[in-house]
Amino acid sequence: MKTIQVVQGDITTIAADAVVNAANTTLMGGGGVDGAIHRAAGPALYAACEKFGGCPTGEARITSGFNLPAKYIIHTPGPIWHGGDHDEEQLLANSYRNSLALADEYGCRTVAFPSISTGVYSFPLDRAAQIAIRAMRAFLRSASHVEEVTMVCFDPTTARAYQRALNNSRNVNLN
Ligand code: AR6
Repeated sequence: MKTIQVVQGDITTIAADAVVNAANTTLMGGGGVDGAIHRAAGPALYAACEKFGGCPTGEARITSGFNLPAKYIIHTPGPIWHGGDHDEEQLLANSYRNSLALADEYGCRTVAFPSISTGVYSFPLDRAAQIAIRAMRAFLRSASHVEEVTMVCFDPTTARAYQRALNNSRNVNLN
């Protein structure tokens, strides 16, 4: 059975096959969840990321999980919100889709995401949640290995937004 779930918590503690990092295009670390992942994974992660020479917005790169409980870390720079007419929605969907594709390619069964772009990058939360859930549902239909996707939200407001988007997408499917 393929499932999507929403939990509140710290993604650095999640023992999924892959956890996703809301990175920037340098892939060289930063604040927010990116900073937390780099601190918890240890300095070897920085060295592994350096080899990529950056990553365009919406694409994804994979490394080992190093000191994290996760086996892999998938790094994706989400879009910076510039008002909505700079392809932000498409680019955010790409971040989810490309991260899931990489996880699937590496044989991951369980994948955990943070709320990409809704922190420092200011993407409106409810819109981001809808896009994320839609991308996950679409991907799971044809996934070979990924079976369980978890949204790991740091705060209750974010968790509620993704839970709402998940519930709404279920209602849509029933019609
Ligand atoms: N576990 C889960 N979620 C977390 C954690 C954590 N440990 N820490 C923060 N969050 P942000 P962005 C949540 O700003 O908007 C970095 O500097 C946070 O509360 O981390 O994509 C990068 O290097 C929020 O809900 O990512 C980029 O420059 C969500 O993660 C830039 O920030 C995303 O917030 C990316 O900005």
